[in-house]
Amino acid sequence: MKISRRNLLAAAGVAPLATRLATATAAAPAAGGPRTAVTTLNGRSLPFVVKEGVKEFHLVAGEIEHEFAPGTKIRAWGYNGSTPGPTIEAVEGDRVRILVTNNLPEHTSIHWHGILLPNGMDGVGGLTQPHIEPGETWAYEFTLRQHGTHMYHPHADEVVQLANGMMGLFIVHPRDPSIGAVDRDFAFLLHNWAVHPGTWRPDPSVMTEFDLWTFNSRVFPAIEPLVVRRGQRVRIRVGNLSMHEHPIHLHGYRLDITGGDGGRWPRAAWRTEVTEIVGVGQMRDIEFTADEPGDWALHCHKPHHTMNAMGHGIPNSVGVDTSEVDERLRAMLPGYMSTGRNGMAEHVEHTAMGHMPGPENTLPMMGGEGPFGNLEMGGMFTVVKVRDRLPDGYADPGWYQHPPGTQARRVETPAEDRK
Ligand SMILES: [Cu+2]
Repeated sequence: MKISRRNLLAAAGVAPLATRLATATAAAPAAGGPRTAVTTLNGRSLPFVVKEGVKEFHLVAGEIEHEFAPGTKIRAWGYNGSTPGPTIEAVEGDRVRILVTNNLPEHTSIHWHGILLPNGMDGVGGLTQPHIEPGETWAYEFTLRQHGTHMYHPHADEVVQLANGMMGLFIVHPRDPSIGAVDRDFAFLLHNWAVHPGTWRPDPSVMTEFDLWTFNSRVFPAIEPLVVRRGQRVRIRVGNLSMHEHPIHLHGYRLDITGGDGGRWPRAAWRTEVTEIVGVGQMRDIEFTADEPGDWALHCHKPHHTMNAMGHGIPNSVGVDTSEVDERLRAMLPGYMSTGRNGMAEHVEHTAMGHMPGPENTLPMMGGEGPFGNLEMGGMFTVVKVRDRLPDGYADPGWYQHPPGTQARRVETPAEDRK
């Protein structure tokens, strides 16, 4: 059979666009064919119904209880009960209708970030439409003219609504499923939160000094691992709706950067990196072939972004024994701490919990028990788990068992180096 786009579509069970629009039924799969569905870390994709050829989605904005990791819950704002809201997945060429109901205490609007559409569907409150008042439902309808990794978020009282967690992913698959085909397709959004230790509401007045740094509104160790079978082609889609840029770093592989805000890049425009900076308001598609098994760290490379409940402006006591002073100050100032005499790792050793005792509803700064001790990581950190065999599908396979002779080992310190 001649390999043409039409034949590929037919082989994939995908009818030509016109036919699909005319005959689409509610049974149509989320991605419109044998495409790999997106795995939203700690999340899900939004179901839809097809009405006369239009895929109809429904987002409901409202206040929710959100847990960053066991130990810290807040009152957040999100969509359909979560932050981020569910991922919208559709196919290039689809006609979509997205109903947005506002159950927030104030007005909102919703902007489809990166999507090509008529101006009146752009969702900028006051510019392209009146705001969506509490209790109202508005409909957005447009035809998807592109493919790529995109986002949605309010364009109304953004300082408060983004600080409270209102955001989501909007992923448009290519009409031709052979374009950018992968075996595993992960997605997450980067965000920052000012939840001061011991409080339950994000502080929208904070501009730079945040306490929590998240992948899909979770912190390590509560971020799901990315589970992959050895040899699979993997894509990680990252969008950034935080106030900082984040250098996202994966250990163990050279990464192909294959797409950005404008969609998939031609092959000649790909870059080879091990760290990719994802700027504010940007999206990046990162791909690699998982040919080396193991537990590979995936994290933001800014050290403060892999900590939780990070105190700012704390006294630098590295090299100074302040333990007695710290104890006396803590009696007057609950939660007071300094950096520690030998570095901050000593705070991990101080308590079985792996942190200095903080106020209620405050996570350990550096948590996450690994197979060889505390990882001393929090925030924007998780693990890509690559295995030869995955007997339970893509369930967490546990920690990697290193084959003999493939792991660093303790050796005798040479006599001349002993102190
Ligand atoms: Cu970062």
